[in-house]
Amino acid sequence: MSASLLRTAHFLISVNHMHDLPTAAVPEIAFAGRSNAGKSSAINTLCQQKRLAFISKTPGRTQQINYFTLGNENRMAGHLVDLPGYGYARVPAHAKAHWAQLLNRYLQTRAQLRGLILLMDARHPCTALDRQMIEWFIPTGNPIHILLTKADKLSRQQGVQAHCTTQRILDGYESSHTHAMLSVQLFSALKRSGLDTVYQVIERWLALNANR
Ligand SMILES: Nc1nc2c(ncn2[C@@H]2O[C@H](COP(=O)(O)OP(=O)(O)OP(=O)(O)O)[C@@H](O)[C@H]2O)c(=O)[nH]1
Ligand SMILES: [Mg+2]
Repeated sequence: MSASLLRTAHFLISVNHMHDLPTAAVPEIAFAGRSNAGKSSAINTLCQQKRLAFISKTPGRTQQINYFTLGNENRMAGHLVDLPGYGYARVPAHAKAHWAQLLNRYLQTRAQLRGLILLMDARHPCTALDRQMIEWFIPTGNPIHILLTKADKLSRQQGVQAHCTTQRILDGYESSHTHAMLSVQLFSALKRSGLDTVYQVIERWLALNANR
């Protein structure tokens, strides 16, 4: 099961440039989203580790591409990738340009990448920058799974509303891009809700057998 595999996650490397990305031919799952959306928190919760990825109240914390290896020395099963958050206003223009270019190239050209987990604060889903990520990634033919994060901050009805609004936007992409594979769910790292659905998605993407 991917839950037990994710528990084996351990830090591998932080990188700043495409040419420093790991060369191992193992499947990779990336976590992208606006700064402060909850990427690092989601990785920690999914991997059942408190301090695997660094979390902060200060937005713009994850400023490098952080790699976590799944498995052990004998059998490396894949990598989880914590991408730097975008959309944080107080980042200098040259740094923003560097990261926009790096994210674009990483998402569009990384051969090992099997799927993108795109995190959005459930209170503000599908901003212009989030749509930019979706549009960069759809042409790769790989799936995108959206986590509407911090669902604990919404009432049940607001959660349903956020889910429906996002699903409608995804339906629009699927009708204009026939190969698009897009899905969405509510998620809370704080309440640990929505974990099983994410595990199923990751398991499918890593093509694991259920009994491995
Ligand atoms: N209430 C609530 N707060 C959350 C949840 N997930 C994350 N947070 C909080 O949101 C803030 C940002 O979380 P991070 O996981 O650091 O966000 P990030 O997307 O990695 O941010 P950057 O590294 O800046 O891109 C922290 O204060 C977290 O405690 C959640 O499910 N519920
Ligand atoms: Mg982070």
